[in-house]
Amino acid sequence: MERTFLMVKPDGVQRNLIGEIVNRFESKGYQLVGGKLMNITQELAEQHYGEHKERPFFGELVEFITSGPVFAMVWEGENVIPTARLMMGATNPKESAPGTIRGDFAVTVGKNIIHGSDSQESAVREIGLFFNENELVSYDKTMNNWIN
Ligand code: 3AN
Repeated sequence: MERTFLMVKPDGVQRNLIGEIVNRFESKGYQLVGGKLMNITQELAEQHYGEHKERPFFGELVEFITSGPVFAMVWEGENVIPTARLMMGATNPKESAPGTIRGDFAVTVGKNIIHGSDSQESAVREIGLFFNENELVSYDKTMNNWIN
């Protein structure tokens, strides 16, 4: 089953959007297989954003992502990588459609609430950077029924 790495950035945590964001992916039909509130070290930030090392905003990006706790998650489900990107909306909130996370909650490009892997390759890389295998839980929700 496909997995992706999603992260509520420091602006999303500060604005109390963790629950809202988790709710969107749960309601959509995806399954949470890992999640933790954590501070990102300088080293992890530089690894995570390695592909942007030469971009003029790299320093700003690392400074922002290490400025406060993030909520890191792994989600599982059919086509979760591209669908999560659609649900997040365009990188620049100026272009993200209403109804998307960035379209609904973000205003500026640097502080755009959420990160999501953009390919299978980056999902594998990012999940490996943020989680140990024993922090990821595969489970079947139909196994138990506690409602009756
Ligand atoms: P996405 O997060 O949508 O995959 P990327 O990978 O192009 O977008 O960029 C990574 C992060 O870098 C974005 N989430 C955004 O916060 C930041 N970023 C992208 N472009 C700019 C920019 N022009 N100025 C400042 N920050 C930027």
